[in-house]
Amino acid sequence: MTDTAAAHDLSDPATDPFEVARAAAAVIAERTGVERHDVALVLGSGWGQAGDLIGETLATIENTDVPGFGRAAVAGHSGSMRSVAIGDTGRRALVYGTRTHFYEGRGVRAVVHGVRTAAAAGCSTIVITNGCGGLNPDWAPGTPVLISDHINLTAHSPIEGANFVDLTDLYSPRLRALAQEVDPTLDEGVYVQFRGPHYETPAEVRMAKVLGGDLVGMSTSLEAIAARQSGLEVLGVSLVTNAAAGISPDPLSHEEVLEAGRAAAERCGRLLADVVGRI
Ligand code: 8IG
Repeated sequence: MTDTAAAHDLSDPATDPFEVARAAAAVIAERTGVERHDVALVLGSGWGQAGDLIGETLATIENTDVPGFGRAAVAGHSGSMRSVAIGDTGRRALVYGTRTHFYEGRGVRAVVHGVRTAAAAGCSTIVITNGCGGLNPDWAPGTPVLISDHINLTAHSPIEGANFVDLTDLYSPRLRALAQEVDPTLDEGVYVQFRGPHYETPAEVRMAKVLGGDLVGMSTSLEAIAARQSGLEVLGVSLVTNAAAGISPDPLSHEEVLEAGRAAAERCGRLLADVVGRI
């Protein structure tokens, strides 16, 4: 390992994760030719094509070329990030084609590195998307749902030390209202992050419902907490790709998840493009 690679090792407790984020942002600025980006998007399961309607892709960077980023661990995810023109506004979106999940075991710092890099790159807003299971039987596979709040069942936090970050209104009421202007049929729900990578048992899904949850997944809440710590305004959108375990009699499959994403790509793409264009 070179000295800089060693200095950028997020798994070393002596490493400052914000320093790695600044190094990553410097590489992004160099490779895209722009000093700053404005809005970041994290594309989760089913959202892969959703960035395409935002505007023209002006640069694509392999994650492995950027300090602190790893390769995509999930089939159907792209291991690269893109700099996309937001229509003709002159503003730029930083679009992540994949994320690091908590269940990969690379630690919470790796999970939230993209969020911290977005903040270091100048973004003031982040749109965090995911594919998830739905508890409301009215949400057919392929239904996008706004995240109104979360329950973090990972028993972890991205924040280190005695830093008591307020999470009231974590999922921006302003941005949710904007998304509902774009699509008045959008429902909202509370997202419950489980560790994964196994899906829930039906009993765990019933527990999530008793706790006040509407959506179950394996991402987003740790990233949203880190986003708040870094001062980013957060919009969270889930794509219900499957009924959560026990809600429907059918077993869950990753193939079903990918298929629901393909089927919903058009609607989700329009939604993201319209919302990002108005932020
Ligand atoms: I896509 O039903 C997707 N991700 N935990 N449960 C959990 N994560 C998911 C699910 C689901 N569907």
